[in-house]
Amino acid sequence: MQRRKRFAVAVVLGVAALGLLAPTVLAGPDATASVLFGNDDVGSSFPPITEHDESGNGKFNLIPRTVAIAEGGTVTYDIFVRFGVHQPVVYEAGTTPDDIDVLGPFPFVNDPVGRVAVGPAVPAAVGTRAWTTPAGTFDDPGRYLVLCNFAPHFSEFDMYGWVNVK
Ligand SMILES: [Cu+2]
Repeated sequence: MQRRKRFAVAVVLGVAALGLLAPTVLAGPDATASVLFGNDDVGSSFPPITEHDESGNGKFNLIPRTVAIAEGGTVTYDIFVRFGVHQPVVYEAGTTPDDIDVLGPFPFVNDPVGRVAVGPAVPAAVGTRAWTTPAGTFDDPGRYLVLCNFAPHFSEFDMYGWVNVK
């Protein structure tokens, strides 16, 4: 009887310990993530940005620049634009900014090589829009490049980020 009791206590403690371990062992990245695509309200409001100051470096950003999601997951981009156009475009895992050619016509990047998803081009007159990547975009593990297809933002202000798919 005493032995059975001890065994039962051991089982209960063992299950409790597993319960504590499970979240750290099993928790991978979430299936979804949200990214602010453009932070155009920071810095000065005096155009032209490129000649006036360096505000564009703060405005034309992805926040956070890198997110991690599970295979098959999605990312929602909250596009916010006051200068030019923001258009998120996703390139296949392994693509780097150096691989991208600005092909145009101006003012767009429009490099079709390795492109896996194209979001809406949102002009400043519209201002905001949310875009969720379509199913199939992040089906393979790896590091995906996501850039702004508006060439001045990509080329002059490094407006791009990363999605790590695990
Ligand atoms: Cu942009």
